[in-house]
Amino acid sequence: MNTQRSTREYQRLDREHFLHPFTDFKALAEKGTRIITRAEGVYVFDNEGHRILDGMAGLWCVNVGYGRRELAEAAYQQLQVLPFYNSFFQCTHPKAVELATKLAEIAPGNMKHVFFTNSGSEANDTVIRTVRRYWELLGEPQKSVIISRKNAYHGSTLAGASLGGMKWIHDVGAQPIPGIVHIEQPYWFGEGRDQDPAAFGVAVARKLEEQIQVTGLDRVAAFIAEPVQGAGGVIIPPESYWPEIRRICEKYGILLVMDEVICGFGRLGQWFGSQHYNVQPDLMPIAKGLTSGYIPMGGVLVGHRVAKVLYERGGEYAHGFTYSAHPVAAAVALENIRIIDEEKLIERVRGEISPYLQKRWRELGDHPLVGEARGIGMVGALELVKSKSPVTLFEERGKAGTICRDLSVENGLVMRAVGDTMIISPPLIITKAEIDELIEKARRSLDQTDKAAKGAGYK
Ligand code: PXG
Repeated sequence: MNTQRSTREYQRLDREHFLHPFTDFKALAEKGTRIITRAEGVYVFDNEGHRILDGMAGLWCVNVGYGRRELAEAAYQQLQVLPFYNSFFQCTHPKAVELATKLAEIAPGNMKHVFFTNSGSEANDTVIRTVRRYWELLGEPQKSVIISRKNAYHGSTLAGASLGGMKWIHDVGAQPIPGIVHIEQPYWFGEGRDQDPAAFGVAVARKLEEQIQVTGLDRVAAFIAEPVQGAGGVIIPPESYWPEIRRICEKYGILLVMDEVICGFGRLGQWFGSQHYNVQPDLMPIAKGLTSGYIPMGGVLVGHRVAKVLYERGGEYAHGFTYSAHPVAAAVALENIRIIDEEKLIERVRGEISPYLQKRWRELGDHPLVGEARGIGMVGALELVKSKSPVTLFEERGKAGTICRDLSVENGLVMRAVGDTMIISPPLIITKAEIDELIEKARRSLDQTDKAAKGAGYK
């Protein structure tokens, strides 16, 4: 095994020195971390040599799968030619120009410009500043309020977390920052299952119109939403939702921001999730699948309406990061997009692999623990319930989900739990045989969770 230290030794050093993201340090110190040492295709391997099917593509990002030598080569080549130069003082470099040009080619409609960042969170900070800059340049600085949604995830910087709608995240470090309000999410199973889905979708979209009226159109700058909520639990809006949102944004002339950090780069069977829903946003934050997670990079795609104002009005836009458009990240992103293009991964997702994944995933809906099995493109969710008919949720939320997640990893499958919602988002290159393996392991984990829940007396 190609490792330097024993698992125990890594765990001890990890506990002593490494503060992990989104982690209860005390609980983790007691349990110990899992050490992932290498990966290939759709599998990751831990320090003990266990082979685990990565149903989450890292963290919704390794779209082209692990072990791509071309991406390593692209980084290596660029590191030798130009490892770094900034793009601040009227400078640029070839890979950044090539990447911006490529993104303009694949982006929908009139999105011909991009501002580069290093992550999705920085992309969403950039969204706030760009939206406000736009209205300031138009002489309407009071139009600064951004409407977002409850249970949205837009990152973990102060601005990203503020745009997000998760109270437990707001509680760490006093957000949201001023000028952000949150409306209801289109979560039919959780919040609308007593209603017809189409009617529910329209009703929830109309919350945007109500909020515009409450805040006052003279103050509202933009609306931001993920095409499909990811971290919130793979919440897929009813088909009626996005057309109504589009209508409202057009009627009131507010900017529409679609956060493509998860949905972009093939996840929903199109380059971007907005294309699946046939909605043209003004701004699109991107990250994750842009480089398939091989190296950090994010950005904001900017449509004509905003770009025109930024260019025509002039004045310095005082915003940017040392590593904006990092040459090595740009080289990897370009190569990643080339792979997606040449291997026709998006066509493969749409025509073959997503239909198969969704068919097999929905079969899990017959399990006694599953209240709903839903999915779209290459994401899926299972709602774990105490009883199926009538649907009754567990009193103590999140416990069944945690058990199922842990069992799943023991069974050799990474599945994430958001409360009692189990979610997957595998690499786009997953094969049908690997999907069969994923489903078999998921079903086994559900069986064991059901048994454990009954044994512990809460089912
Ligand atoms: N927008 C969306 C829609 C995201 O999903 C971000 C922005 C922030 O990106 P960065 O690169 O700053 O992390 C994300 C990130 C989870 C999980 O547990 C999801 C994300 C990040 C960490 C954990 O599902 N999404």
